[in-house]
Amino acid sequence: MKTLRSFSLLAVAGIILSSCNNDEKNPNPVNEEELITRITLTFSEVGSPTSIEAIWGDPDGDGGNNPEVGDIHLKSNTQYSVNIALKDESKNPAVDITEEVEEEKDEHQFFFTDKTVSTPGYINYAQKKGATTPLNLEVTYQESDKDSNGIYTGLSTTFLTGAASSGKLVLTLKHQPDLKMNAPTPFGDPLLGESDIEIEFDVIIQ
Ligand SMILES: [Ca+2]
Repeated sequence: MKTLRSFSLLAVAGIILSSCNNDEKNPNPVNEEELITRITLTFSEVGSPTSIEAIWGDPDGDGGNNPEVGDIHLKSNTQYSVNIALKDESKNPAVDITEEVEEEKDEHQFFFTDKTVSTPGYINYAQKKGATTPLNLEVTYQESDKDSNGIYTGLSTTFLTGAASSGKLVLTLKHQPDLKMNAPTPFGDPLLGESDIEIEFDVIIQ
């Protein structure tokens, strides 16, 4: 079981991850508490060796210093393959939280949303067909990135930018135990469950 500990206006999240499916291979005790201290979004330009990163970091975890959030600078009319990596760098060695989300993908989904428009408050960019948002951006989940029920996980997505624009992009990791499987396939439902992560990025497309 994993629970959200807390998150502030723009950010996150100590989380508790269990290793319940993997006890024999994993010497860590069940319900060991882990923290997310670094989230890296890597944008790899399709058809080019160029990639950029946007990093959210909170080395001291919940409380204390505020997290630092990098802006996302993208080129107009460009396609990117986007991957999300989560780490707990408060441990030595650092813990790869991405792997743990993958192991629990039936309960987790990342959403890229815009809070500045819409009712009840979220447009999932991967579903935004026809919606009016400030960002000329289309996000598509990658087909290979589904859980056992055929619902996307969102660790890998494709971003397609349009004309120059700017706006806010909110990255949310929802924890939906016993809920995700009932969400509409394949896109899931960003309003179900609790947020393990909620980060607002400034996006500049130029
Ligand atoms: Ca902090």
